[in-house]
Amino acid sequence: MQMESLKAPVDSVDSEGFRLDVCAGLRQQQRSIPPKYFYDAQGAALFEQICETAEYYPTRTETAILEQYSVEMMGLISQPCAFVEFGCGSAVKTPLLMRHLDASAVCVLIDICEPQLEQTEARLAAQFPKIEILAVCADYTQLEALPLPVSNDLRPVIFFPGSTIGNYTPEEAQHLLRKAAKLIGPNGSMLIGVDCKKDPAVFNAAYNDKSGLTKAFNLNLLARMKRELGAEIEPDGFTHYAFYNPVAGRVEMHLVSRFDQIIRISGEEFRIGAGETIHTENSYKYRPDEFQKLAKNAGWHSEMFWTDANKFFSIHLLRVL
Ligand code: AVJ
Repeated sequence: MQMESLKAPVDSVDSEGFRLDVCAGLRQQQRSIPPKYFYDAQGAALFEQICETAEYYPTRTETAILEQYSVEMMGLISQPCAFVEFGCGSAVKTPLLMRHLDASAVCVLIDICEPQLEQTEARLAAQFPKIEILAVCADYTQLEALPLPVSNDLRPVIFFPGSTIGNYTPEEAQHLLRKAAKLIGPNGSMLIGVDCKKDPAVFNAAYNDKSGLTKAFNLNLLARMKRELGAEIEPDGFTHYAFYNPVAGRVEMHLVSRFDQIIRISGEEFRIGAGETIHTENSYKYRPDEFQKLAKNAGWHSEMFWTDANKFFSIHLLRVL
């Protein structure tokens, strides 16, 4: 089968894009680094371990919802379909839906972490030998077109699990969903996982696990800057700090400077004061009705959503309006 758009220029997965984004982020008043840079090989592995901790409920809750409702979900999606996953990671949840795909389906896995993507593709290809699988190493926010077979009558469906949408501000999320609606066209649908608002104590535990994996994940960003950019950073110069901000409806992760210090990258100096922070992640949380409204403003109709008994996590089925 012929594929198009595979060579569409994709950026931000290379070290030059990383350097530019880090330096631009460190020049800001409130310093920040985009959270997509967490996911080098080490960061992706740490994230897998976070998902196994007792405190980090999203992965296991979303998996349980998929286990319970995958038949109903796939029954509402027209087949045969082109199943496109945004940010597949290790794609642990993907088989729960893939097992219901027709043999004529095409499955497209998109992720920025190349080593992990290769492993994931090999594993799914072995598990589903009849389904055509395509791996695309790209930032899904930068796609100019969906990487699909040239001529096909497959109905496209985007699978966007993990509450990755929470990493964007509501404005950015709306923009990204609008862009996805345009990419997928009329008839398109999307299954998207969204973490729900809840007791702040649950969030604070989930992003401060006792085994220190979230801390290691956050600090790995500095280690990656040293490895890939030759950044000069004081050892033990920063601490992990994560908290739920109920006013903004988001978990924030920061790296807090332990003392006055200078970070050097490619000849540029960043003077960081004691207690100053580098904001490394937002993780927005939505009530189902809030998310439906956001989706509607981005050109999607919410056909259905599923949740768990605690109403901790939601999976929405959206259709292009
Ligand atoms: C993968 C973006 C959904 O926001 O919960 C886990 C990443 N950060 N622990 C999240 C993450 C800290 C995660 N997402």
